[in-house]
Amino acid sequence: MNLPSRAITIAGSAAGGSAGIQADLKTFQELDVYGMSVVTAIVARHPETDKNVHLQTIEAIEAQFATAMKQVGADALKTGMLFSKEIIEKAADLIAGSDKKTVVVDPVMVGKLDSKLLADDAIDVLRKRLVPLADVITPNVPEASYLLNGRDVKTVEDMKKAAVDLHELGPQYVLVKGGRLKGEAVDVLYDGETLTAFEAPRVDTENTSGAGCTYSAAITSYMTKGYSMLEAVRLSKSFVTTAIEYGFTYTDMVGPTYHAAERMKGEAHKIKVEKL
Ligand code: PXL
Repeated sequence: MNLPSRAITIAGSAAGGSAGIQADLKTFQELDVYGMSVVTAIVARHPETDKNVHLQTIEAIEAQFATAMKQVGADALKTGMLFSKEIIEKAADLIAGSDKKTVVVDPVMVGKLDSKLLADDAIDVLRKRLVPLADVITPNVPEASYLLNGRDVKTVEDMKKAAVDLHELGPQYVLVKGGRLKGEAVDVLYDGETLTAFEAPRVDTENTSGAGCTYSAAITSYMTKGYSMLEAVRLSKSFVTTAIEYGFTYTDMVGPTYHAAERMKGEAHKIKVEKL
């Protein structure tokens, strides 16, 4: 038997199951990657309370990481919601202290429901300590703007400039995701030399909760399997587009993407890849 590749997600638990650790583990499973988790916080957003982020202790975070590494080990590390300065520092220490693995940093800041997922004083350590360790960072448009000190990112041209400037922070690749803009869903990848656009048709739905987590978990998965970054992004964009297409809701709240859609429906999207 070929052993599966292994990935640890260091992220928040999203009670609704659409995002965070839950989205990551579902995505890893769909793509036949053995998933492990280090829970940084428990996010239980309820409309009637804003006390919804329950941070875990640094000791608990360290212990989870040590257990996963000792019991199974990892080919890739992925970060999602880290929330505080202290947790970002700890995640950076754990990543820097492990052998070279694939590192995917999703700089999670604000959820679809406008839940706050990063403390105000934490952006600087995110920028300086964690981003430079990444093979790829995957900001959406508001996150790219925030990482660039609030600069406007409103068009695909702005996204291209943002990708080039964010590369200066030290990651190998920058993927700026345009899902929150209007028109076709265009993402821009920069490797320090070449800009590449990935385009999928826009799916008309509100049910996209956790799409960013799902996308970056898919990229992590494909990277553990040895795909090039370009192929990993193309395959992952197809995966997340199909998941969005079959997103659903049972309530009056924004619903999840359907992580199993590509497997269950047997449908993949053709992603237009264009060097810019
Ligand atoms: O989708 C971003 C996100 C990431 N991580 C956690 C979340 C959310 C959105 O709600 O709850 C834990």
